[in-house]
Amino acid sequence: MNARYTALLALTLLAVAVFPQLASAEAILWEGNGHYYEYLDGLVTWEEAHIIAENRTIFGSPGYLVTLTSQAENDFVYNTVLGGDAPAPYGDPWIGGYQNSDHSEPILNWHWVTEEEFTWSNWAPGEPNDWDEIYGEMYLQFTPAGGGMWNDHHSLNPKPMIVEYSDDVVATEESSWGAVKSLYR
Ligand SMILES: [Ca+2]
Ligand SMILES: [Ca+2]
Repeated sequence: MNARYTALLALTLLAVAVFPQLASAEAILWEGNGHYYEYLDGLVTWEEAHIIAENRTIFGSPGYLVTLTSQAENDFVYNTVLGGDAPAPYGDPWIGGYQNSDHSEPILNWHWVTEEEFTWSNWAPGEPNDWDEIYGEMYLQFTPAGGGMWNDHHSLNPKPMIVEYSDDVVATEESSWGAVKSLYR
């Protein structure tokens, strides 16, 4: 095996390790906004999920980690994309909310990866709570078993993810990997 081939093989293995292959369910259209939604089963960090989502397309529309900006959208994802309160086999999936570098209070400075307004929220009772005192909890997780409410969590426990696809809302430059990449986990 020559050195060039060895290097190529190593890079390929690295790419597979960095971007795990996730099992895709069917992407489903929500007629409320014309966007598609897709649950991806597997285990990735929030940062990996963010990159994976932004590198996917469906029917030419770009993807991003799902943004849930209304009760109706949250209900659609809970009832139709995830099938209600069935336990998620790989745990509670990542959604596209994150806290920026000013995260001194659990409730402050939450953003969507699209920079849509973070005005509506669906926190589970007692959340957000920065429960993990070492790493903090700066990423959003959807809890099917909790009725589709939200938890703030750190990114060290890999989770499945939900992607949203649309032509009219896309992840902005501001929220690209370089801006979000973890100052914390
Ligand atoms: Ca959305
Ligand atoms: Ca929490």
